[in-house]
Amino acid sequence: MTELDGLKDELLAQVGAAGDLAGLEEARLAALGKKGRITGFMKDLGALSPEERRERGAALNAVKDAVAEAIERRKAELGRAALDARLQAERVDVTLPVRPEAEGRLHPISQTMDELVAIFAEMGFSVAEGPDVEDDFHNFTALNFPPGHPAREMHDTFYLPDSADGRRMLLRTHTSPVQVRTMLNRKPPIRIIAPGRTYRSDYDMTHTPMFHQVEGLVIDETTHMGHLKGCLIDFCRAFFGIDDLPLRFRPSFFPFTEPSAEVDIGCSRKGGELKLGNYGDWLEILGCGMVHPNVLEACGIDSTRYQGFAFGMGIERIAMLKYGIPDLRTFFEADLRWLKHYGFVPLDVPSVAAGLTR
Ligand code: 2U9
Repeated sequence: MTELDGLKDELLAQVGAAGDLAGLEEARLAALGKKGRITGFMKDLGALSPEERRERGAALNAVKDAVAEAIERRKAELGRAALDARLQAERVDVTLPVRPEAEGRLHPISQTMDELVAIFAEMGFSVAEGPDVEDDFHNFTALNFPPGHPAREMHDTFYLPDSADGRRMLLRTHTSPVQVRTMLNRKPPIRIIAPGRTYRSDYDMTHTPMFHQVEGLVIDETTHMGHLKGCLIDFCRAFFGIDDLPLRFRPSFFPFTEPSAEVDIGCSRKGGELKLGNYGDWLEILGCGMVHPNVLEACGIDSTRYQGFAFGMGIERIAMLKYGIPDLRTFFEADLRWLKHYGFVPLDVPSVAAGLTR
């Protein structure tokens, strides 16, 4: 074995023995650093004849390359081992419960939507969604609002520039266009709710330019007003958590339903305090009716074969009633103190089985 073979074996052994990155750096400096063994031998080359220098230089370079390669290999090994050790030591059990001191809260609108979705899901409804920016056809025409009809003005619509293909565009004034799209795209039977944002150019104590609605639609061959009443009675009693909550259906008018009704729930206003229940007084809560045959036909459904019911309500309104929130405008102020007071712990997922009220 030559002197350089011995050197190579010795240095490689040092590299192999390095137990961590600091030890490896020490081995590297001892071999290749300014005062390292190989560097020292390199310096001695100057004293040799050109012939000897070439030969020994080549042999030294081979040792240097072998040691450098071994250092890189060892570095990769130690890096992998260090990562494995960290992964073991810093393991997180994602199945553990979140600490109770979590600060975030769900907005009452999100909570209320989750609750009503849970109730209607249990009754067999699925959730449908659609765009906030709509055209005149889906928001008005298909819903039996004739062109120029005053009911269009009732909605205080936000209009947008016409689309490239000439359609009159707007921010939907109700979630009804979602049901229109569902009927155009699917065959009955249909049983959907459409919760979401709606927009009307109105701002006072009881109106904000953006608010939330949930509407429902059931279409089948034999669906009738009795189903409508049963569905809404069950919903209101489950949502407000009052088993004997009375409901009153009053005749009304909407272009898209015939007959139409507004629904009141029982309440008391004694002592200036609003209380829901069987107390003899009434509070309006939602609108509903049997879908107008013109609407069915506009949405490609044979009105001689199918019929159904629809309903709509404001989500802020039912949230205010259920949770005693007195001022509509506070919903949109993004006030953290308000959210801390009226918000909900995110892991309290609403379900009918678990009980919806806190
Ligand atoms: C289709 C057919 C019928 C949805 C309905 C109401 C009655 C209603 C208001 C309640 C308070 C809106 O938030 S509010 O101002 N809604 O009274 N909505 S029936 O009827 C439809 C919808 C879609 C295709």
